[in-house]
Amino acid sequence: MDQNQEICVVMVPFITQGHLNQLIHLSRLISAYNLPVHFVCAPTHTRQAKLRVHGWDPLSASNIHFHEFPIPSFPNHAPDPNATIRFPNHLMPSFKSIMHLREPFLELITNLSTKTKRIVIVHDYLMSSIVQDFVSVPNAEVYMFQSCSAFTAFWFHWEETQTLKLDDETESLKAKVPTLEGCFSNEFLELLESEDESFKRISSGTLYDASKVFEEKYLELLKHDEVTSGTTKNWAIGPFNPVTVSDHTNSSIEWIKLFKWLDKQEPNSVVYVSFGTTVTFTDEEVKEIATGLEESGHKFIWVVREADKADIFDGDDERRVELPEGYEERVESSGVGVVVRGWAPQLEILKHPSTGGFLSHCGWNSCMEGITMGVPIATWPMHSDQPRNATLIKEVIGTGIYAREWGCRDEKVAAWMVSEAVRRLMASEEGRVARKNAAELGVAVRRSVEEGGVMRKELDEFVDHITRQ
Ligand SMILES: *[C@@H]1O[C@H](CO)[C@@H](O)[C@H](O)[C@H]1NC(C)=O
Ligand SMILES: *[C@@H]1O[C@H](CO)[C@@H](O)[C@H](O)[C@H]1NC(C)=O
Ligand SMILES: *[C@@H]1O[C@H](CO)[C@@H](O)[C@H](O)[C@H]1NC(C)=O
Ligand SMILES: CC(=O)N[C@H]1CO[C@H](CO)[C@@H](O)[C@@H]1O
Repeated sequence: MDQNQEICVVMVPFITQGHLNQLIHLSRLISAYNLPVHFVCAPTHTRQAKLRVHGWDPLSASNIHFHEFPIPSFPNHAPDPNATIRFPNHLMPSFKSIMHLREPFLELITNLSTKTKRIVIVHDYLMSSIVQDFVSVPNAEVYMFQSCSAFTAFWFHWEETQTLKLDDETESLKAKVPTLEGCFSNEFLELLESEDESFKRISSGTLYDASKVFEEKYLELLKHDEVTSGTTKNWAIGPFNPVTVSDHTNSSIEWIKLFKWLDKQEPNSVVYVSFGTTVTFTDEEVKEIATGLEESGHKFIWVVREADKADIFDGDDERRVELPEGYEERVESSGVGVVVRGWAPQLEILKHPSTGGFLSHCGWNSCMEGITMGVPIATWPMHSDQPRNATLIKEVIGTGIYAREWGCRDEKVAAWMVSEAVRRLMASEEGRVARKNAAELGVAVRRSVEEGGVMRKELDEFVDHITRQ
């Protein structure tokens, strides 16, 4: 293992929860090969990543070094529940502020370069411009991390170039892939475009939080030069999330109560409802969802929380999401459901045998966690890559149903839509088939991370590649 001391990995995550979570998990996977990992981030987002990660303790990983570089302060806007699209545009000022990590990043790798044979930089796609100065450090090389599914990434690339001829199956799927309309704010698209320019010139390969178990076809398509314009090496090393989690890692009273309740429920009888960290609803929409869940006739765990602000620790003025009068007490005392406010132990809930469905916004972390734990998903995408993920879940791998189609995104949120989606997921033939597919795929994905599995092989290969003589 001596040679490994000569190689170090520098991880440069983007700062929204979904992205932070992926690269902190990847740090764990890579540091397990006895390679030192340097995690580069602003102080508040490092704190967030450590606090919210599930299934392991980042403080116990002695060869992950957290470098917290200050960034200029930014207005910490509250999310806007009334916005016309659901993209979290209130975070834009923080996205601009982290561009100042470029200088300390260069200083860090310059320092490291005198002590190491090779510096391997793994950066989020959205941080391409931060790492671009690596070219001035002769023993550094960069790998881009693509945070979305291979399926979604493929369609993003394909639309740009459209030169690759598709086979019949993929061609017929094309009509089912939603357009990007309504997915991003214009301001964010500008940022995407400028990052796009930087990465094309510099990457020696791409890493995906994707699995060959179900996305091999798209990973192969992504190796075509016509699609990615020159970045033809890729490694699919998902799922990044641990596939086994120990029970009840948090002894807070709230969580103990939650699992006590869950332990008492029938197998596959509870629907877990969560819309991630970037979605905010109006008071009226929250009321409709509340009524819909209650009327569905199925048991539920519902995570009720406001979308993250850019600095989650500056939360004094946070809007409290209001539920109808007496709702929480009523559903809890009748045993119909549990409302979780704040951070939920999502992996543990999904793993629990009583959980039989997941009503989700389809962020890629949530999709991967649902797939890993073998839980069928009712898809209600909100923005960004989520609509395409929904297509992947429903049309390609068959482990879900559409709760709300992307084409209907501008319709009013109504209670009937929620209750109907829950019923279809939990108690229809369509839901039953999705549940069966999800259970089978979950077994395959969990196996893939074991010795000899496809994920483990890919990860071994990547590590062999970066530690080559
Ligand atoms: C959203 O709209 C509602 C109703 O028009 C209004 O009461 C509320 O203040 C608005 N919220 C924000 C954050 O603008
Ligand atoms: C680089 O090394 C210098 C000298 O040891 C040190 O003062 C500085 O803090 C280091 N910078 C970074 C970003 O690690
Ligand atoms: C445990 O859960 C509580 C309630 O959600 C939370 O406030 C706390 O930070 C968690 N502690 C740890 C160590 O994760
Ligand atoms: C839930 C959802 O948004 N599904 C979308 C997935 O893709 C299909 C095919 O394009 C669309 O019809 C759906 O709107």
